[in-house]
Amino acid sequence: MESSIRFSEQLLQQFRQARHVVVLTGAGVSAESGVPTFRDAQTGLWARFRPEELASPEAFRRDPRLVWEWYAWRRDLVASVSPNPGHLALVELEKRFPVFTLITQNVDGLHQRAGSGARFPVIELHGNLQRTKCFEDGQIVESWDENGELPPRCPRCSGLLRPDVVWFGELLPSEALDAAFAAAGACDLFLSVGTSALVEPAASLPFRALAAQIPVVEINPNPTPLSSLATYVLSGPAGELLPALVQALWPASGDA
Ligand code: BJW
Repeated sequence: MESSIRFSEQLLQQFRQARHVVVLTGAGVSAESGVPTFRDAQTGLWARFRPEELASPEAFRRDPRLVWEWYAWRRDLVASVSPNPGHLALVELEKRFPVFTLITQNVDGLHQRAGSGARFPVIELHGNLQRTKCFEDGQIVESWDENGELPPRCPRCSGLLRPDVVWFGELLPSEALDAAFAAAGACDLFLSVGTSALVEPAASLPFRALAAQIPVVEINPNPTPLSSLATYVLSGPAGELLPALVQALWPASGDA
């Protein structure tokens, strides 16, 4: 079906000429799958808490069970939803460019479930909800004794277990971060999709591209600190704009 969304010819030309496209995604890309964004008000059981106050080593030290249960709830939620048309359009983009780098701040694994990463690995800046590690030494743990204790304990050292995600005040995985900054400074086109562009160091990635005179496209229904500096701002939901972009670039490719 033809989309009614129109893009400027200049923007479409930037895509047609690009050899290396970088996309940075945030929680907004999963919103249409039913995963609440990080800075949305929480609902139900978790309405009393702000995510910023749960995603830190201090919060975990203060109340490890609360933080473990929040992540367990989110793991279950993510398992119950599916990738949306925005995720699928990014899979299509990966197929179309000689080099494509998908950098995500999301820990939900929905890009990989959609099929991203087949040609170029998805760079996960903030880890992944599905992995668990020891709070004491950071070693990944695959299995543990399910004796009802929450959080469970590390089978090696009896330390508490935690999700393998990056909390405030923690360092991002250096290999992923280096690869992300290298790609941002060396691509032909940079897209920032569904992120509030508030959390560092990920928020600096589009600015690395801009500093290298690389055009930056922002896709977001709401303005962010990047909006006034981005080369193009496409205001709307990723699940509509990304498939429409694929359709505009490659009309024969179906509804992607
Ligand atoms: C849609 C949509 C639709 C809705 N379609 N869009 C420099 C200056 C100031 C502070 C710092 C700094 N450097 C470091 C810091 C400290 C801190 C930081 O950045 N703080 C700021 C908040 C001020 N950073 C860190 O601590 C980082 N570590 C670090 O830098 O270590 C070295 C260091 C430490 C301390 C001091 C100095 C240096 C680590 C950051 C780790 C972030 N971790 C989290 C949690 C991960 C695990 C989990 O998920 O629980 O990552 S926090 C949270 O924010 C999560 C997200 O990945 C991240 C970004 O959020 P995102 O994705 O942008 O989501 P939202 O909700 O904010 O926005 C959603 C957007 O979608 C909105 O714009 C909507 O409009 C839009 N949207 N529907 C498209 N349908």
